[in-house]
Amino acid sequence: MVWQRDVDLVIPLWQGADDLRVAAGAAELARLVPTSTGRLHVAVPDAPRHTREGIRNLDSVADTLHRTRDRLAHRDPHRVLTLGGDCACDIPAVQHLAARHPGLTLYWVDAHADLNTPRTSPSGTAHGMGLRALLGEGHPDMTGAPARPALTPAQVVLVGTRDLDPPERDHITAHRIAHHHPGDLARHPHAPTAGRPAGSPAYIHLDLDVCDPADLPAVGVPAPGGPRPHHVAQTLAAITAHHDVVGVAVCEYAPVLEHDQRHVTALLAALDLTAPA
Ligand SMILES: [Mn+2]
Repeated sequence: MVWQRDVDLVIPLWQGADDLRVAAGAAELARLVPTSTGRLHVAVPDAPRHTREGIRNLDSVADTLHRTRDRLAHRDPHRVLTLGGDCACDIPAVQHLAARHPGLTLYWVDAHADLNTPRTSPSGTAHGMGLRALLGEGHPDMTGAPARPALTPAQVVLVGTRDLDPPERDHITAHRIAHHHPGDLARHPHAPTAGRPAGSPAYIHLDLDVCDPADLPAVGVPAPGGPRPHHVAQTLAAITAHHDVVGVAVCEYAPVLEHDQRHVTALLAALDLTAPA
């Protein structure tokens, strides 16, 4: 059964990665995923590239997030699909849905934890700060003002995460954020849902770079040592079967790079975004 949602947001945000290639990912995902009830294309500004207050292209990122928040407040959807774009593009959707669904679990399925702040980030890219912004810390243009945590660390589950900066590692340990390493997924695809009530609301943030780049190199920031795509798909299917999924985002796809697209379509199928073949 195809997952029913109230709106599909197509957000070709690339400035958060400072990588134009992931803008094309939004268009390609929109082509691969049939729409369910309606599709809203969020325009991304064509502002000059520059760094402000430690974040690259902050003006473009802030403007896109602001307009996406506006659209979500106006429509007030119960369930949202976001097709990105870089990993910062679904901050508004998570914030909206976490407020609407108390007790939401956020599965961050990503090679990266995106737990940096402008002070800790080696790259200064906004897409490495998204999860931290959702936890209420970082630049006010990313958290939204006033800065309020959308979720607590106990609501977050990192899946397949491996490419961590030392301050991110410290943050995960200090806040006891659940963390499932790539090797765990092959053996225990159901492990990430352990302890989460069956039928409770969940949001799945899928950065395609969670997959090993040997299988799926068409991403902005490839990180070796990842799980095989079919192990990721098994985990996504386990999360989807266990929870009431209220939000999904697919991010960081760079389709211009040579790759086997069947890996992408298998992941979309595991999320019930396409009809079974
Ligand atoms: Mn990533």
